[in-house]
Amino acid sequence: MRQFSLIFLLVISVIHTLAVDKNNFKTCDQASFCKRSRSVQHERSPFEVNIDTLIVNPNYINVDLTNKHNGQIFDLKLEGIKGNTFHFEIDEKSPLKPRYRVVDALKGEPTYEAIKVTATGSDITVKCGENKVIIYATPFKLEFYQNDVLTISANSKAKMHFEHLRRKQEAPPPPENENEQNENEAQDQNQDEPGTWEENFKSHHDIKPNGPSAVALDFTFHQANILFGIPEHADSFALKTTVGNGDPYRLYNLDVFEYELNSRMALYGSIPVVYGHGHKSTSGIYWQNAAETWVDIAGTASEQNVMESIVSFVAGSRQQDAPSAHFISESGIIDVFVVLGPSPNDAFKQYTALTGSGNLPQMFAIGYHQCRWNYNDQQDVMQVATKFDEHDIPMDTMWLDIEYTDSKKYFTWDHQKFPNAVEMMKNLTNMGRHLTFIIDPHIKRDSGYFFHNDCTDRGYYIKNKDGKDYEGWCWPGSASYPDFFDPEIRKYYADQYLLENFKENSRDTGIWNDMNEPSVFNGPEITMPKDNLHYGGWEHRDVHNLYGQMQLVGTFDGLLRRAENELRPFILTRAHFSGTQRYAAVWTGDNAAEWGHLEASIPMCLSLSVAGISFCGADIGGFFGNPETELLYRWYQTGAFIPFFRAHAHIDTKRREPWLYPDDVKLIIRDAIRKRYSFLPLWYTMFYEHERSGLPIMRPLLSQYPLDKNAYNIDNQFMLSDKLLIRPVMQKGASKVDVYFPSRNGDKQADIWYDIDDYRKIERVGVESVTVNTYKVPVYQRGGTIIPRKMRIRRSAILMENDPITLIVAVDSDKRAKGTLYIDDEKSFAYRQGKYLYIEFEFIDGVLSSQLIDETASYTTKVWLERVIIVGLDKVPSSATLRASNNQATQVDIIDASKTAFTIRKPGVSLMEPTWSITLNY
Ligand code: NBV
Repeated sequence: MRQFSLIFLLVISVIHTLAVDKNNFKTCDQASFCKRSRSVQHERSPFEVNIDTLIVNPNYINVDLTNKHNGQIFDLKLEGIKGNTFHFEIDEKSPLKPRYRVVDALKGEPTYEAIKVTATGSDITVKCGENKVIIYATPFKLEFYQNDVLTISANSKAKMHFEHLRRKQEAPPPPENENEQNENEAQDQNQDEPGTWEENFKSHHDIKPNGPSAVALDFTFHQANILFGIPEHADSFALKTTVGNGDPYRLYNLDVFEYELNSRMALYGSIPVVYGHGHKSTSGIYWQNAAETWVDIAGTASEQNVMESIVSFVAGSRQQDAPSAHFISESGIIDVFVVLGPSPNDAFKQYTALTGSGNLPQMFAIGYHQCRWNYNDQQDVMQVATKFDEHDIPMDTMWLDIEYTDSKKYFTWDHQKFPNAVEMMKNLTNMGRHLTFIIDPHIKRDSGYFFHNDCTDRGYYIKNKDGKDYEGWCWPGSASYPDFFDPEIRKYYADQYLLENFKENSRDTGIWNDMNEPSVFNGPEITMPKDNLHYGGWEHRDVHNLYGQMQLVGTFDGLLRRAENELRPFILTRAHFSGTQRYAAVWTGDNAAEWGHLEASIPMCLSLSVAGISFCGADIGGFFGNPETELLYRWYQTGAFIPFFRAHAHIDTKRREPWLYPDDVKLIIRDAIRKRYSFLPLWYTMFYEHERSGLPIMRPLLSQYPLDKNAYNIDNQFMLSDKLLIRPVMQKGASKVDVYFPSRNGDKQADIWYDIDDYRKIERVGVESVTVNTYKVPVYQRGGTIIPRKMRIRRSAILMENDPITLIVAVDSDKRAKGTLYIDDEKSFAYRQGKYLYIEFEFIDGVLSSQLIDETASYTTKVWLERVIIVGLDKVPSSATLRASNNQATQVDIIDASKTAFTIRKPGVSLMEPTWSITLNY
């Protein structure tokens, strides 16, 4: 087996300079359901609503839909959900067998809201709160109105397609009238094209026992200029028009070796949520389907043909077609949530209200992670950890890739290389550090391996089409895959993480679930055959995009129970789906040590963030290849402002720990990491607020500046919460970068910004060319905000727990500012029982005051206020007066006054004080 891995590695390194092999992956034309559904073209949709069948319930309606071309009847259910959200489902009324419905993506049952229904002979209106849906009967179309404004329509392009389950020889029903005959014939011919009842791809044969089963529907975003979402793709944030312009975006969890940039090819994860944004409003569609899905995009402004716009301008009609998204899935039902915003942040929150937000991580997890494939042995791990101390570079977590295992048998260790893993973990703990190791889902088929034997004996593996344990090929050689959809198997899997079962593990070890698309080296498209069988008799085709997530459900449960439900689990996953944020952080997989990949990390993480996954990051330095020095430090500087901050590298790359570079380079990297640590109180507060509100941490500019059209297509800048604007340096040899300062009203109205390094004030709308030296990352604090930092940097995040806070108060044009700080024990779930402090700071009229947001919560902490830096006031006060809760007043000094900032030195107040204030004295 070892030999196999070596050969595989050799192959990898030989083809290393090559790009992705597209031949391994299907185009839409090669996926017969995509080809069939994409070509659906009706002048008038054949679907009609039978209004007579309407049944009205307090929160939902049911009504029949008929496909006039073949007489098939479908059930449409539409319901109102709290928070400007609607849900509808379309399923066959009496299918030959049930069709798959997604499990686990939603965080629970949504909160339904009362509806009011009126019906005429031609339509049904369903009102819910201030919104309504009009269901048009002939032809079938849905219109969603937010506060009387038409926001989204479904099937207005007549692309709805629903392949009812049928037996192969079933004759088509006679057409109802002559007009339909032609279309009807065309459709049936179409359905029986090669690939309809069985399909080949390369050497793989898919038996398709259920025949064609695709579902498709188009959505038009009437108020939008751009569409964004549907991660994961290595492409721009704003989606490009695909109609008449290549393949649709593909959502199919795949292990794509050496993935390409500017591509709509599928990657490791699939989140079928798309948003439409325009200056009037933002709305979205969550297409809940776990089967292979393609999304065709039309009419987006980013792709607007220049000539076309000039022609329409001259013709006096600037009217562009509203952007639309056409979702096409191979199986399942039509299951759609419509979120009506109206602001971008409203829409993001509405999506996470359905699928959940990320749990607050332990503090260590938002520090810096040191990874490579592989740290060779116990000594190597400890040496690297020690070197970080020697070079005074903070680091929280050492990572172990697959080579730590005994022959890629997960839940075992290679005792030659790691004779005492438990002691190694203890040593790391003593240094204030953590360990994370990898556990992949493929299980080595080895009769000496307990896990394999258990799975075989108990029937825990996914089955092939003949009902036998499916065998694929992966790192360990011949491997099988546990069926995580079965609760009993998930429980067994979770149990393996318990300390009694896996002794060389600790209560607090992080777990890295990789290869969980699942990756199968010899499978079709490097994954599992679609006709494989899962728990409940479902085909792999139905559940593919959810497989990785079901592994995470097991891992998460295991880690919870490993520490008696006390500690917050830390898990990193590669595959992901809607809802993954509730279990794990996500990274963007095997990128390359190229400038383009550094740039791509921003739109990729932004797309994941708006799709619920805030805890996102990319391999710093690039996974494949050796980064040039400048790229490496620019990558660290960028990564320091992205939620998940981990360096990682392929086994064939040169070692790249920071001290292996010349001193000047090491110092730049050190500075970037230390800067990250100085912002940890802000990061931690942002993660808490993300859990609480569901809003993304990393945000596109349009979240804060929805009226500024120039901000819609910016991919090289982003915001952290509503506080920081980041413009990383991502070009080789850059001595200047253009920073775009957005507008609040779509015109000249500017926010005030302060450079975080020297507090230089910027108050303008538009591009400014900013000079950057090797240390410089252009980052700006928005005027009107207060940010907490810790300026005493230590070896790891957890060692900074009791350190004092510095507040940076950056005022707006009214000389006001606001901010928050969240404090708890940084690791346990006690905060869910009210053991925390959530503090709000406000600066008005020269007084900074502090009060608790949640007065019933409490937490004992040693954290105190070391200094306050006030930025943007015209006059420097002579002193300041601190008033504590008991109203006792103390004078504090003002120091370090410059043109734009001054410091209130050592107020010394404990952050446990429920209220206090500092008044500036002039
Ligand atoms: O486990 C080895 C690697 C891992 O380092 C990487 O981060 C994953 O994305 N893994 C993929 C398997 C093979 C990569 C060629």
